[in-house]
Amino acid sequence: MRTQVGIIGAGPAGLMLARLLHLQGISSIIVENRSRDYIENRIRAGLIEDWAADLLIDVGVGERMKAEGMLHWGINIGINGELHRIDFKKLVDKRVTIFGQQEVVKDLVARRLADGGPLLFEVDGVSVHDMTSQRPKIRFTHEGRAQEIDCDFIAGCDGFHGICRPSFPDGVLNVFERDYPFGWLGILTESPPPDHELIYSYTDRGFALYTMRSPSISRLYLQCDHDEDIENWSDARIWDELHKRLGGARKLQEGKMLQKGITPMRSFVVEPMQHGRLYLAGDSAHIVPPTGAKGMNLAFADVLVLSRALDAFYKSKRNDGLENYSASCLRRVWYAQRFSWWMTQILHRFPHETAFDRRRQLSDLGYITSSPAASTMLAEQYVGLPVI
Ligand code: RFL
Ligand code: PHB
Repeated sequence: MRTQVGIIGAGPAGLMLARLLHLQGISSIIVENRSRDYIENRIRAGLIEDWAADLLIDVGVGERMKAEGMLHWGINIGINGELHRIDFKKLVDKRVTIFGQQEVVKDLVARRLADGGPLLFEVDGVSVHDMTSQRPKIRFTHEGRAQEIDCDFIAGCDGFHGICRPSFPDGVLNVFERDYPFGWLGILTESPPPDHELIYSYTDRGFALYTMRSPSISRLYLQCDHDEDIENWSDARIWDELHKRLGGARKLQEGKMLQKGITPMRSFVVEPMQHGRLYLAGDSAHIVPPTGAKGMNLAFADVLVLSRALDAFYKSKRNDGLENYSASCLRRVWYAQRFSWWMTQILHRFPHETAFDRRRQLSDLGYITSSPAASTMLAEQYVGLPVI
């Protein structure tokens, strides 16, 4: 097989890149190791930044998001049961959209198939070769047959556990990382929202987040131990803890649990995000703790930068965008890293925290919920900095 851009991974990064390239008349082939059904039902992110919602609309996959997504012009911060609203409309005149990542993935997959572009599911044994040559290659097995794609460029959009980042030669990558001593236990439940906006709740029992997927489906998260076993959390125990951490502010209605799982919390960045003609985008290059809701949005930002660089290469024979890809992305990545780390460290309980640390968190929370300058700083980053 032959294509201009070989894309590994059909998550938000790979699928959006394929769509952007299609609009620019650049050919691509996507290879994905999971099934279509699996990627369309994997429950993950739910919050789309202001510019990213515009991007989905601009590239022609925003119809369902516009019809079914929920526009939020603010969030609530709960401080030991007392709610404080951060008013995005007033502070920065921007909104965020609540719409499940798997719904975005469904719409991008449908668009890709309608575009007629190759999207191969359930491939095995993917590997990348000759990345520093003019003709890098992707090898894999599909439906029992060994295949090779001859590419001009390869986009590594294969997430945190993919093969692209580990394919970089030794010594090229610098790794920056931080593990947090807790995780998030997340549930999806058939219960109506207790509030029309999100609640980030700081309590003495630990952090909790109330978010949603629709007017009848809630998504709730609880801070838990990093090595917690989900088997230790019966439905009754989860509800009890949620009532304690969120119920002071709003009455939670219990409902049928549709899904539950534990997510570890990690900050991770590799630099550079490129080597030869292999470019990493999205979670393959960086991970943020979900407290700032930045992961999927960063994935979109990376591929927007990459698509512009590839467009300049093919249309104007310019290399500068490609050469600067990593540096352009990393500026934004580090803003999002800092914001996600900061949100995480002011809202959670830490195992070895001191009374001083708790007072400092309360002071941070008091400041961002009372000073217009501080709440604008939060709002501006939460709704998403524009991609320049
Ligand atoms: P993905 O989505 O992991 O997609 C990578 C794809 O590559 C495939 N793959 C391979 N394909 C071929 N060969 C291989 N060897 C392969 N190895 C892997 C995988 O099957 C997959 O289909 O990465 P991408 O595209 O970079 O997208 C990143 C986002 O998925 C991620 O950042 C977000 O989900 C993070 N996140 C959130 N982001 C937000 O912007 N807003 C949020 O509100 C938000 N909330 C969250 C989150 C992530 C969470 N979890 C579960 C980690 C909440 C949670 C709980
Ligand atoms: C979600 O809706 O799943 C969500 C929203 C905001 C976050 C994290 C997750 O900070």
